[in-house]
Amino acid sequence: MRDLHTRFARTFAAWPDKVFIEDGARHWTYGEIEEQSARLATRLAELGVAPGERVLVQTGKSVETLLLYFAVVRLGAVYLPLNVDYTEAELAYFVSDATPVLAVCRPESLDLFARIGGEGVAIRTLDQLFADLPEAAAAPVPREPDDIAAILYTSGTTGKPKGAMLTNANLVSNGESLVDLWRFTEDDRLIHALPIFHVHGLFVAMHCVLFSGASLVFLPRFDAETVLAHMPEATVLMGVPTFYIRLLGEPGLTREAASNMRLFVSGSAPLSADIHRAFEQRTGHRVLERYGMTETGMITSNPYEGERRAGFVGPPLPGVEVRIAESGTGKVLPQGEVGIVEVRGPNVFAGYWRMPEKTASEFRSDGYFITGDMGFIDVDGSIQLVGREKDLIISGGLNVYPAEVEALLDDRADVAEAAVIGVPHPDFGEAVVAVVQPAGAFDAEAVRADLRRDLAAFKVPKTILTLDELPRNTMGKIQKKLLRERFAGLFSEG
Ligand code: MLC
Ligand code: AMP
Repeated sequence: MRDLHTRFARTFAAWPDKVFIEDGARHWTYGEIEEQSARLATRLAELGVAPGERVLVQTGKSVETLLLYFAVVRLGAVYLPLNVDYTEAELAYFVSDATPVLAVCRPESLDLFARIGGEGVAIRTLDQLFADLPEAAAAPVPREPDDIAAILYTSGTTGKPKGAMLTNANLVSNGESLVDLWRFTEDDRLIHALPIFHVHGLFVAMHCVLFSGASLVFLPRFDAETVLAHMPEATVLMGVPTFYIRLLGEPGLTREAASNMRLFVSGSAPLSADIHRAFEQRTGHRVLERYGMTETGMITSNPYEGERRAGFVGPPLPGVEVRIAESGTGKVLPQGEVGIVEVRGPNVFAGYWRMPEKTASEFRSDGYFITGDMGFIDVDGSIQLVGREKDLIISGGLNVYPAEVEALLDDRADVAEAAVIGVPHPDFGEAVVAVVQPAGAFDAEAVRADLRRDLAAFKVPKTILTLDELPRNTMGKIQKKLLRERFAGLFSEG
């Protein structure tokens, strides 16, 4: 097993003059990427970045941010990327929990980070880090397979967000599996329109390219028209279902427009069979759906060759074991029965940062991780996901835990009680909706504006509905299922 830096270095050495990335304005070869990141690593080391230390990063999508990732990996430190949309309240928790040695932020957030940074945290912008870069390249620090390379925070149904610790072995093994499975070569060019603070955009997309010597069209964000315009010079697109929904809205999406493309991958949220079929009709391509999680990287994938089944996420990746178990008891269920997906393998994370009890409660004694997703295994070994046991909404590929939004609403004087639910949405798949039992005068738009101060925009309910009485069962518990049924048509077209 090579550590992550050594895996990157193999590509840097094999293709020094090959273009790795284009962002519209200019391009960078693999050689330039290696040289710049090695010099940046020298700067980071001067700031105290050392093996095992956390580097917290809340910067925009740029080549400089990528160089920062490579530099942190080179030093054997721990890369901790955060959504740029997070608010001060959200960030304060991440900083205090992760105790980074360095926080890298956008210029407009310098004051905010100074307030929340605490002692001993160096705070820098990318411009500051790159100013007069030292000439000397920092020596790479070798890492063991189980050493942590990155921490990615994920929320939960209760309590505070948890930092999933991903090891060098997790990231290298998963990346190598995907390169093989999806047939990546140095001739590929991937359209990168995902954010780079999640597993999907940072590890799945980036590592497939980096491990195979391929290249990237690096777009700041997803815009259907722009992505379509790049298809004639690209070969692969990876995205969440919303990408495919929006591409279908482009009249220019035709067989011809997609004729140079060899692969469209979807994940992070369910791709409906209708979208799968519509995309095939328009382009002749069957989208390859795969399933993963922050804690596990990629778990299953439809085959590259062979049938890509609409509505199925495929069999487990080589070396990854999946079983279906009864909720609670953990009893393993036979093929065909619906239960909780459990997973074991080299892809499964090392645990939650500084939360040994929480970690223990999400693993079985034989090492299987309990995903909280519900599904079954079909006769051909392919898995279908049918829902989630965890109270989680996935909106445009981003996870929102209702408990976090409900807590803020329940704290308000104008709210007696709130229930936050996911409602089918034509663009985001699911949209966050709050159903509130008001206590006195209630102004939904004012409440949304207040929530926006504490929550990233994607978590803020698209609509807040009011009811005189929330439906409850005999135990007094709010029946979210009834609310979901009642409001299922809220965003239907027509
Ligand atoms: C943005 N908004 C969202 C949203 N994204 N609201 C709900 N859900 C989302 N996903 C907010 C905006 O802030 C804005 O709020 C309003 O909604 C309209 O935004 P938009 O212009 O439509 O958003 P856009 O910038 O086009 O982004 C939509 C998107 C983006 C789908 C392209 O969210 C995206 O790139 N999602 C991918 C996320 C991802 O990478 N997930 C992978 C997680 S890893 P306002 O208030 O300003 O109007 C993982 C593991 C695995 O899950 O298996 O991969
Ligand atoms: P995250 O915690 O952001 O990594 O999100 C992981 C969750 O996304 C999984 O537990 C699933 O619920 C969901 N997910 C990922 N890929 C798929 C998919 N192809 N189909 C359905 N759900 C998915």
